[in-house]
Amino acid sequence: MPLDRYSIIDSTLREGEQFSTASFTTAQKLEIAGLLDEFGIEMIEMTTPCASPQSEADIRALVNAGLRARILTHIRCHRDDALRALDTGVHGLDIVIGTSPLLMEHSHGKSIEQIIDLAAEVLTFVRAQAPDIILRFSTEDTFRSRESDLLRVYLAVADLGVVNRLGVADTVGIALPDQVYSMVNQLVRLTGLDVEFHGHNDSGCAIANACAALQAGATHVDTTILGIGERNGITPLGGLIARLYTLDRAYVAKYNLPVLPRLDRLVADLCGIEIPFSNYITGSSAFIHKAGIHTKAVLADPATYEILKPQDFGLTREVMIGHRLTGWNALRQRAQTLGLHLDDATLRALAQDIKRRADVRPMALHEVDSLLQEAAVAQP
Ligand code: HCA
Ligand code: CU
Repeated sequence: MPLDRYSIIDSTLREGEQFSTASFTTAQKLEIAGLLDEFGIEMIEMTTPCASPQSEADIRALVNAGLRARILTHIRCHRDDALRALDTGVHGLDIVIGTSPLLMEHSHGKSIEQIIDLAAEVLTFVRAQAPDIILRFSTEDTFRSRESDLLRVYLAVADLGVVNRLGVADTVGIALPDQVYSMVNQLVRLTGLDVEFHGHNDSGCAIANACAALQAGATHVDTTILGIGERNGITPLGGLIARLYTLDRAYVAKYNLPVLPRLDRLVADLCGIEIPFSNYITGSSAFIHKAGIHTKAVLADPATYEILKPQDFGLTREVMIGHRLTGWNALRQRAQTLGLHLDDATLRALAQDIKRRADVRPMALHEVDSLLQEAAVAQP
């Protein structure tokens, strides 16, 4: 199963920079990259050096930061862009060109024949300049490109014998998992090269699509922290980790999982946003259990309603008590935590009392604790 040997390319410092409120300083990029490295990310993709003077300087800074992660930069399929990128000493180049009819008309104006010629020129040039560099070629808007066009381009590029990896990109977040599976699988079978998947989340399939790509034999998946990126972003790192963990915990054993909450918090703070309550693993309610039926079972065995163990990520679960859906088992557990010994009849009566009160207003935990303490004193 290819899932045993996949790598994550985190693109928070490239795709993530395209998020509406992201603009990282050099120090912030180093902090993000350092934490990604501590997490165990294999590759970090950075904005093209052609974007701005700081972008170029930041690639050099990261290349010299002594990280285990390989540093890549993302460039257009241009010889000049490649030269500037090579000059930074970066470990790899991710080269992309649009192949959908829309992008061919409105982005670069080239035909498929011209795209193939240009790719051949630029890719062989890069390989001649840098025999050891990691070289990837990707089509932009893969899933709105004609399949016959894609196969012509990818096979021509593969035949050059100079790239390490082919990339497919769901640039507008339109693909379904079965489409991703079939495209990736074709490329793996036809070329034998490593294949990377990059997927946007406009219609909510980015994680499922990344997973489908891996199941089809993709070797690399692009993520960003919290999924930040152009529009509503791409496959979020935490969401991909949650997805793979639930397939088999061993698939994510190579990563330092407790670093994930720090990564999400850091990027949320730097972008001036909240971590969404519904976020995978780190959302504020990701490990909160509420209804009496749930809390009873979770207190007996967390696996009843938890497929991810919060402690694997350095997090804790919370069992809510002060609401109208509460149950007396949760109250008994809380009493035990507080060192109070209450009999079952008292706990059942208290649960009914809390339900009546919570119909008016949900109660805070300290208010529930006061009721438990009063009940303990009053108990014969
Ligand atoms: C973009 C480009 C890209 C490139 C992906 C890749 C996309 O539209 O900004 O090179 O793998 O989504 O197509 O991010
Ligand atoms: Cu993208």
